Amino acid sequence: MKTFHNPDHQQHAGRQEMFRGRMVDCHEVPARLDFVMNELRQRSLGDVLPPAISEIELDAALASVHSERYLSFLEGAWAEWVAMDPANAGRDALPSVWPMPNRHGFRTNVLPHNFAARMGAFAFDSGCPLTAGTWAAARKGAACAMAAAAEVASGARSAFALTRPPGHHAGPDFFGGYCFINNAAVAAQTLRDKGFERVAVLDVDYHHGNGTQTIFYERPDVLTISIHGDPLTEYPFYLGHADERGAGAGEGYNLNLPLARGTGFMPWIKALDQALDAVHQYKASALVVPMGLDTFEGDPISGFTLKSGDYTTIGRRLADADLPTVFTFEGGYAVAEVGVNAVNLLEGFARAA
Ligand code: Q9C
Ligand code: ZN
Repeated sequence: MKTFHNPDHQQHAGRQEMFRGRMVDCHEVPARLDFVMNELRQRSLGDVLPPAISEIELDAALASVHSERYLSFLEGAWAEWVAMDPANAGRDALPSVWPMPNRHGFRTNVLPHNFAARMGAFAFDSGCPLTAGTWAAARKGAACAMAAAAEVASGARSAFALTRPPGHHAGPDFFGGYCFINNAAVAAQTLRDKGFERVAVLDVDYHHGNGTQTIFYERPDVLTISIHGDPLTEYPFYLGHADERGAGAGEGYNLNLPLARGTGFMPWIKALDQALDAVHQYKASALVVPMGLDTFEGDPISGFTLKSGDYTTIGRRLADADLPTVFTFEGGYAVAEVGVNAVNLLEGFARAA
């Protein structure tokens, strides 16, 4: 299996995130990717390459999953942050005010000039700092997702987009949950554009893939499935319930499988089998797996209890779907173990007959 890695990922390195009234060190750190890279190389899973995607192709793909208004906001965000106050150059950007959509009186058609306030129109949490290199890193990450999809479209059984920041919480016009550009959505859309008629996205990150769900919610050509901590108690809280089934032409093409905090491997793998049944019934022609490793028992911010060896089983089970598959790297914050867990899953997949 080829891996497309993001050579610019370390340009995105947030310092601190807001948590329960104070600032705490960011969980989503550059070392996460380095651990995966080292493990891939040690276990020689396949070539590890930078993506070769033109800026024009990349812009077109970004525009197919995110709004123009959001992309131009992201592109200019750092410069605007620093323009507010030169001292901001030494601080990460966080929003200060959020509109409350659905509440009569809050408008987002006219945006405020104050940048920190405007940021709130595109963000859904206070834990996702935007830094000087966020746009460059996130853009190159989307190129990794495109390269992995192109690899699969040209006949490979699978490919891995090894990038950060992660992507599955980023929606058509919002960021949050450490995510800015939705890499899995970019991969799914690229597969669609390259002729795969029905693409399934099976999100195995601990957190609900709210961004991906929102992007494809009204579309029947991309089935979105997520297995995650129940939003009644787990982030992102405001989306991810079982009764969200899609809307309009997309009705019936979203499946959420929320599980209680504390869930172990046996009930988790039962949910995976249910997800794979749905992929099969849908007659998907390709699969995208947003691969979060934060279901691990040692994860500092999550609540499932999977063990390192379980990821090998998950990889094998995903291989049973017998579909061209793109993996994107999402969460997983037990930094020292994230490489082993990620490569266990990929190797389980790659070595399955
Ligand atoms: N201080 C992904 O796994 N909030 N995002 C956690 C802990 C955000 C996770 C609060 C969790 C986001 C890609
Ligand atoms: Zn997660």
